[in-house]
Amino acid sequence: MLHKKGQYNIAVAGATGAVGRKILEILEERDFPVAKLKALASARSVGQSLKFKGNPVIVEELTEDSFEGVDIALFSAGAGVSRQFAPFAVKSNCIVIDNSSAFRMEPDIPLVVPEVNPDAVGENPGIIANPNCSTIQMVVALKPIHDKFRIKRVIVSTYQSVSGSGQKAINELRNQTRSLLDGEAIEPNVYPHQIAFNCIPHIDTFIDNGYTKEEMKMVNETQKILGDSSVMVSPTTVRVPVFYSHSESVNVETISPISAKEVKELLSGLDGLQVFDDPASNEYPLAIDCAGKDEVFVGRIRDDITCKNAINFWVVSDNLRKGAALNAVQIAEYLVSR
Ligand code: NAP
Ligand code: 3JN
Repeated sequence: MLHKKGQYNIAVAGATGAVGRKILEILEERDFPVAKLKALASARSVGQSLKFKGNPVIVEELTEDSFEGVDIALFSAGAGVSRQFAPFAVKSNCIVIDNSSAFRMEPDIPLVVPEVNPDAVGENPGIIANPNCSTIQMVVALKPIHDKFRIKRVIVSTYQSVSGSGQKAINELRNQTRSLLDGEAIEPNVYPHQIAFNCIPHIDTFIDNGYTKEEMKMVNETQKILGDSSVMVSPTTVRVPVFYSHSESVNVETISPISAKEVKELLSGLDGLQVFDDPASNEYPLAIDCAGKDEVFVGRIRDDITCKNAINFWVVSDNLRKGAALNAVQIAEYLVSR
């Protein structure tokens, strides 16, 4: 239970990572009421200096005792670290907002996108899970469609940027591109194949059904967030040589008759979502334009010419912002505002 205060003690676990740094940036940008900020990472980063509101914040090692006096801890240090340390944070009466997959599918743990299911937070949360980035941007667009037309089936292909794999992958794309343009040989490291000038239909590990874990996250998390296990989701997740923002091509089949015109109207003017759809002027969401923005952008809304009750759209969002750090900070804002 979060006690109402003017300002809150905040810890960021994984503060030196791509998502952690973005969390610090967004807490500052949105003027979150921070009393004290603790930046936590592995022993490797102890003593490193980060910046918050113009002041240095010295990185401390994440330990079982890190959460004494902390009100809210935002975790982005991977699922293993969350499993190991989040229970200690909860024991210290700290609310955990976890960016990893560690707790997302646990029945008693809320999985929250504030525009979609804020009430799922419940009265007395210990841990609140932040969904996977590919799920978040898709469900922001799907929720109003499901409410009005009841979704039967979703077929989605993702075009995911390398920043989804952290800072090392950003460096790998940059270095490979440079080397290949200079005619030099490259050695894949983060990914199993060359990522520059390529598309890799493989994100996270493969499981027995032939899908990847990233794909199954989209299936299971979408059903949990929409609160409807009858919604069928068929995903293919692909890594593309883009630095920031994930793009997705989505086909939605509904139970009630649906049209592109109705969907354009329905999605226009909603919180956190922007329809950007004027093909005649070459206007549709682009990864490079959505990077650094907060909204989920939807375009190319059109009727499916092969199926009666179905439409297609293209959805793009900054994966480090709405897909991770921003969604987590919005959950924290929801906690302190209610
Ligand atoms: P990253 O750039 O590689 O950063 C990893 C962070 O975790 C660093 O701060 C690292 O600290 C810290 N860390 C690693 N092992 C640790 C340990 N044993 N104890 C304490 N801190 C440790 O990765 P990222 O892209 O920021 O992603 C981090 C995690 O966030 C992912 O593993 C994933 O669970 C989650 N994530 C979620 C989404 C989403 O879709 N919602 C998207 C991206 C990432 P050092 O610098 O000291 O090594
Ligand atoms: O690959 C992407 O674009 C998103 C990556 C998310 C991710 C990366 C490493 C570990 C996750 C996640 O959020 O599901 C995890 C994890 O926590 O399992």
